[in-house]
Amino acid sequence: MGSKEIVNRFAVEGDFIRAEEYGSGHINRTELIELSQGGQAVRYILQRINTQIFANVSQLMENIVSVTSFLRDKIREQGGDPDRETLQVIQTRDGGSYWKDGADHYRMYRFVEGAASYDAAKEPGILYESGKAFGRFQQLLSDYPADTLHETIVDFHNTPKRFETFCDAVEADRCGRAASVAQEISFIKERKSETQALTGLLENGELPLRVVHNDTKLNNVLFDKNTKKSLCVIDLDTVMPGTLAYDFGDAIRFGANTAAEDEPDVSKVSLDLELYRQYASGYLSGCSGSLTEKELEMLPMGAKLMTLECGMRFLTDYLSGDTYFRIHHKRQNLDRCRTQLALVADMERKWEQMARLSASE
Ligand code: ADP
Ligand code: GN1
Ligand code: MG
Repeated sequence: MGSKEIVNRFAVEGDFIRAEEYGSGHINRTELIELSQGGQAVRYILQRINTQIFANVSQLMENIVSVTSFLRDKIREQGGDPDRETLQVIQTRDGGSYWKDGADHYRMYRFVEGAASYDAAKEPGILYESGKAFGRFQQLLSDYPADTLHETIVDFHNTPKRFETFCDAVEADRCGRAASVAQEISFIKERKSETQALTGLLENGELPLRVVHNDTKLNNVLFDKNTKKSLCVIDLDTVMPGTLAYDFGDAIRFGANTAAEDEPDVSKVSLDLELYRQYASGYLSGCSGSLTEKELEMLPMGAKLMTLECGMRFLTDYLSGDTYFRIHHKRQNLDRCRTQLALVADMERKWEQMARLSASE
């Protein structure tokens, strides 16, 4: 079925003009759809959901519908504009939240106009603003009934489990690539004892379990093109209970890296402490003072562990034949892994400065 026929299954009016691939996400296939409504062009996002990763689409969409309608009410109460400040799921003609065409599952969102997402913090204030958006997101969901959320990916940020899966992939060595990445494997294995630093504190109750986003890459925030202020948090597939150190950490690993996530030249990789400071400041202001002392203390560990975990995940995928993250060339997952490990090493060098910069609200 082509994009035109799929769009037809959704409750939108107008004549199909065009569909084009859009964005730089690693998981879903995203298209920008343009329709003509009474001569006026109107845009939507159409996504084919990756069902290798999200096996239960009905539960996934139930989470997203419920979280976005909760957010809409909150945003409206606070005098904001829910149409621009949260995603809006478009229903199918028969009232569902997604359309199934054989094995393929599709959803549509209203396109947020006048907005942009960034793959790098090239303009001043961008990281501060993205921190503010994720902090606010966290704050708006602080009284969301967490026990009603489905676990869309089990053990998503369970770093010790990710470590076990990584060791299994090294052992299996399905593509015969392990020998060529012995250095990367040792780097990760040397840090085994640290993998439980956050899950241990969650288990013993020292860190509170909260509803968090879990995938806080810079390109999962939309910014107003004119004001450059953050507008809307997107990519809600992994909203689940966890610690806010995950959200803080994942954003730092992506946004405060001086190089792109897949930069082949690792000498370009480092942690930009000024961007770290900006993100921390935006995040803490967005959360509006609701962090416990332990949460504040564990922010740098969130940054380090999310980076190490992501490095492990990229290497696991490289060793297993690149079945999880979308790649555009053969060594891309290895390049991605190497940037993450180089960033972990740099964080270890800058540990005390990181701790100082995120220590107070
Ligand atoms: P993935 O899970 O593959 O990362 P995303 O949901 O993050 O997919 O979407 C990919 C990109 O599409 C985003 O980075 C953003 O640029 C764009 N995008 C997604 N939803 C919208 C929307 N409702 N309005 C405008 N742009 C969007
Ligand atoms: C994926 O969907 P996207 O591209 O925003 C991944 C994240 C990784 C990230 C690495 C569901 O995020 O966990 O941190 O790639 N999402 C999922 O860039 O696995
Ligand atoms: Mg995304």
